[in-house]
Amino acid sequence: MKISSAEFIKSAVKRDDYPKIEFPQFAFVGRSNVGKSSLINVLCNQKTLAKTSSIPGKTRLINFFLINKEFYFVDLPGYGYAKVPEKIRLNWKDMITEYFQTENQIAAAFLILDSRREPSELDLMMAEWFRFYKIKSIFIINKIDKLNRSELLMQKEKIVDKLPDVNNNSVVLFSAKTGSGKAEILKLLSNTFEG
Ligand SMILES: Nc1nc2c(ncn2[C@@H]2O[C@H](COP(=O)(O)OP(=O)(O)OP(=O)(O)O)[C@@H](O)[C@H]2O)c(=O)[nH]1
Ligand SMILES: [Mg+2]
Repeated sequence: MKISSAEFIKSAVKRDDYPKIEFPQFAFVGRSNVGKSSLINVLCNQKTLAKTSSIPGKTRLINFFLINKEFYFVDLPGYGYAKVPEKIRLNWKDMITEYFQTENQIAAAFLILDSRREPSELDLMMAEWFRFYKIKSIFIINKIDKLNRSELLMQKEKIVDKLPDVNNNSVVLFSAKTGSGKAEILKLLSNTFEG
C-alpha cells in the first residue's frame, strides 16, 4: 500500500460531527503520549498532519483524516493520563465508546502500546472490547528505539502475554522515530483493506 494523499477532514466530539461521507475507517487507540498521532504522520510521510506533543493529552477530539480518498485514519483521544482532570477523563470514555458504537465501517483498530510498559488496564479493556465485537485489531508496540535488542525481546514477550486473542491478530514492533516497522504496518493495512 502506498499512501499518496492524506488530508485532515475534521475534528469531532459527538456522532453528529462525524464526516457525512462514509469510507472504511482505521482507528488509532492508546494511552496519552504513546505515539498515536506520530504513527499516523509516519504512515502518511508527513510531519505535522496529526498534531503531536511531548505533553500528554494533545489529541482531545476525534480527528478524521482521509487517506488516498478511499479510507479514513481516525486519531482518537488518548487515555490514562493521570493529570487530566476528571471531567476530561469521563469525556474521553464517552467519546471513544460512542465512536465504536456508532461506526460500522471500522476496517481495523490499531492499539498502540509503549514498548517500555506493560499494557494498562484500559489498554486491556480496549483489546477485550475489540475481541468481543470482532473488530480486527493490530497491536503496535511503539518507541522501540528506546530499548536495546534484549530488552525489547523481553518486553515483547511480556506485552504479548497479556493481550487477549493475540494469535488472531498482528503484533508489530514500531518506532515513529526511526520508521522501523512502517512497511509491515502498511502491508497489514492493505491486506485488511483489500480483504
Ligand atoms: N523516541 C520516540 N519518541 C516517540 C515515538 N513515538 C512518539 N514519540 C514521542 O512521544 C510524544 C507523544 O507522541 P504523540 O504522537 O503526540 O502521542 P499521542 O499518542 O498522539 O498522544 P495524545 O494525543 O496525547 O493522546 C512526542 O514527543 C513524540 O515525538 C517513538 O517511536 N520514539
Ligand atoms: Mg495525539
